[in-house]
Amino acid sequence: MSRLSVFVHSWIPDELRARLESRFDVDSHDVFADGLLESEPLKERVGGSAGVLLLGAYVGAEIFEASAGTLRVVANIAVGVDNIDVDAATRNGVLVTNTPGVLDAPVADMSMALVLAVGRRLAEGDRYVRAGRFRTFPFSLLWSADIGGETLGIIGLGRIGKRVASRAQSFGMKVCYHNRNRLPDDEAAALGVEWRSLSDLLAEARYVVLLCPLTPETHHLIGAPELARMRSDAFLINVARGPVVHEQALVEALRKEEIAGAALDVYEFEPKVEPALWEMNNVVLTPHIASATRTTRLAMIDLAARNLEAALTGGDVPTPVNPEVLRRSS
Ligand code: 8YV
Repeated sequence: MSRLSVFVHSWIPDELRARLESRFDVDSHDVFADGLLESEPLKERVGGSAGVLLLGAYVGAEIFEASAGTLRVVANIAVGVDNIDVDAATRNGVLVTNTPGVLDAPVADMSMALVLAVGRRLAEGDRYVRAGRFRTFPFSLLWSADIGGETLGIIGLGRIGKRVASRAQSFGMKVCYHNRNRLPDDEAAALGVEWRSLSDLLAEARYVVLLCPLTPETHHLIGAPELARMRSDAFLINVARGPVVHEQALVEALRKEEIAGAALDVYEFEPKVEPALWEMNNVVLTPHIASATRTTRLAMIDLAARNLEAALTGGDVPTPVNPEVLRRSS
């Protein structure tokens, strides 16, 4: 029987490469070294493959249509699948998998790190010292916002959001949340969180943390009207996806001091970052690294590879996104 082909659009560790090569014909594109492939070259490289181990690139309907009948699985090395047209995958019988769970703790840690960094003016302090400006008694220097006693509003209280809630509570914060579907009352009580409408959450919270997936409903969820609704001493923290925030509206709100600051790990037109943000001292910017601990990145790659291998060799697929494809083919 001829071997199945797999296209690896990622960096992968040597041991994993050896394991994949022992079972499949492997073609690869190292995105760390050579960047993400655009749609056309990606379509060409995916063509003829039964599986794709995917980091970052957008896989649209045209790729699923062009490889219908051959392509069986796209294993995304991320929990968010907004870079994949999952409906088109499903229509063409292609399984999509993601990497939930393994990144919950580090993303929650980073969410808190950004809350602390923007609230306590950490990056400003760092820049101040590096600029050689720390020369005098600092009592009046860099006065900042409180953390304990303040309200943290989480938009998108899933697995990660629940971890952020408990971290925030250990800092003495009150936590409210907004989800389309409210948690059952007993679960919310056990977590110590209270539901708010989006509008009420925005008006109440000193720190607003975005953790919702990017979907057509959450695209530009935070635009000019929502920013205007926020407190003038509030901070917006985005560790979800850039397009959840209308970036130009955010720049305007910061310029007009409608809010006090922002901490962003993700950007609307990533990897482009609106240059106006670079100039703003009250904005903390990180390059989409919320899940980037060594352990977690390797665990994400490993989980994605196990999904791909199981889908191609008939084992239990650990974390399918569109399991209906599996049911259809069984
Ligand atoms: C990834 C992420 O690093 O898992 C996700 O959804 O945002 C990050 O952990 C990123 O999507 C790159 O694939």
